This record gives sequence, C-alpha cells and structure tokens, in this order.
Amino acid sequence: DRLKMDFLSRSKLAKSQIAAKLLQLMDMKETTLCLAADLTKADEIVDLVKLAGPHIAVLKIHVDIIEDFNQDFINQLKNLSEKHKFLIMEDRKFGDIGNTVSLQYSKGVYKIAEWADLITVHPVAGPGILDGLKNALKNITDERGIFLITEMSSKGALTTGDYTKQTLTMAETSDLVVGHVCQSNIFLNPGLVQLTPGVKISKASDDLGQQYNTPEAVVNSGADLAVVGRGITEAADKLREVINYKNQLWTAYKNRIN
Ligand code: 6AU
Repeated sequence: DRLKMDFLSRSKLAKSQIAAKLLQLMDMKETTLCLAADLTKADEIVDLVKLAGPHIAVLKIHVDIIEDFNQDFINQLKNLSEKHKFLIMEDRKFGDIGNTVSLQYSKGVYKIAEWADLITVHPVAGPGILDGLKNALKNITDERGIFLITEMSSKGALTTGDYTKQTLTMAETSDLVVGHVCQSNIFLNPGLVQLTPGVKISKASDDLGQQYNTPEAVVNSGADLAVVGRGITEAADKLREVINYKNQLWTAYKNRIN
C-alpha cells in the first residue's frame, strides 16, 4: 500500500533518478510542500523563495505570467534551489502534438528544458506527447521529470473515467514520468508521486472554479506533495504560513504511514 510506505523506502522503487531524488529530499527536509509562487514580478518570486526555500520540496512557477522574465531570474532560482535543496517545476501543462511540445519545451523565450527539473503535461494528445518531450532533452544532461495532469482540482473538470484510467497506463510506459497530478488515491505504484493542488486551511473555493481541501484531507487522499498557492502568497506573514502548511502536512504524512 503506497499510502502506508515512507518516502525513503519508496525512493528505492522510483524508476527515475529524479523521482528518487525528490522522495529523498522530502524525507531529509521533512517537507511535502510544493509552493505555487503564482506572482507576476520576478523579484517578488525570488523574495518569497528566499524565505520559503528551506521549507519546501518543490517550487512551482508559471513562467508565462512573469512580466519581467529574464535569465538572471532563472540563475537566482537555480542558486536558491541548490542552496536549499528543492526542485523547480514549470507548470506549463504542455498539451499539443509531440513535435510542437518538443519545440515549446526547448525553444522560444523561456527554454524551459534548460532549467526546469519538473514539468506538467496534459496527456490529452496521447503518448506521442511524451516522445516529443523526450526528444527535446537530447542535449540536456541534467535529470528531468514529468508530472501528468491526471485529475484536475477545478469544478466540472473533464479529467474523469476512461481519460484518467488511460493516463495511469500512459505513466507506466515512460521513464520520464515521476508522478500524477490528481485529487485522490488512484494509483498503486509506490515509485510514483502524487501531487495534489487545491489545498487551503481556510476557504473552500475561489470565484473561478478552484476547489480546496485541508492539508490533512489531501494527505489522507494520497497526496505525497501538496500544492499551496494563495494560501501562502496572500498571507500577511508568508514565512509563518509556509511553516504552518509544512508542519500540518508533515504531521498528516507521519500519521498516514504509522
Ligand atoms: O493554491 P492556489 O489555488 O492559489 O493555486 C493552485 C496552483 C495553481 C494551479 O495552476 C495549479 O495549482 N493546479 C494544477 C497543477 C499544479 O498542475 C492542477 C490542478 O488541477 N489545479 C491547480 O490548481 O498554480
């Protein structure tokens, strides 16, 4: 049972080096927090990461919402990720044919493949999307991983039934897949990681379809990594909330495995 196993034991069953590294750093730092730094200014993100870095396992960004994107911003994030030992995820939600995603991943202004340890991918186009993304990594020596968007958090999401089931199968065919973005305990493989967004201590939804559950509830539903965005970014004392979420999530994980 994946939910009863500890991260260190699971890291030995991971099929990629980056999945193993992720599970090991979660164990070492005692954190399952994935911070969604959905801010639109590069300096705001860097300032938040300077506070949060020691307490997070993954920093998740949406690079295309940043108004003053520049290479120095990426260099600063990379330095912080080495210093504080967290992985960087670009939540690009790739969703096109293999040839197009290959270009989107490695080219353009952002050159995501050069700096993002992890990316998110909609499986909607079929397995060719994974081949396309792999193709873009030909000249990249660092380890890279993919989270498939298997089940979305928003109201009325179309990621249900057969779509979800076939995504679980697709994950098993690719050594790039590190885990699933999903809302519940829908897969067994202890070598894969469940990343669950829609996490907030207080409010149950926003006005645009997002639905929230508490840290304890998502961990009991199988979340290995929990994504927290506005629960932290909109707090008056952000460091306090980072630590609060980290502690609540870690306690729930400890209770889950015991
Ligand atoms: O905590 P919030 O609601 O402020 O932010 C949630 C973050 C956002 C979303 O783009 C993302 O999580 N997200 C995802 C991811 C991680 O891929 C999938 C999903 O189903 N729902 C969701 O909110 O950055």
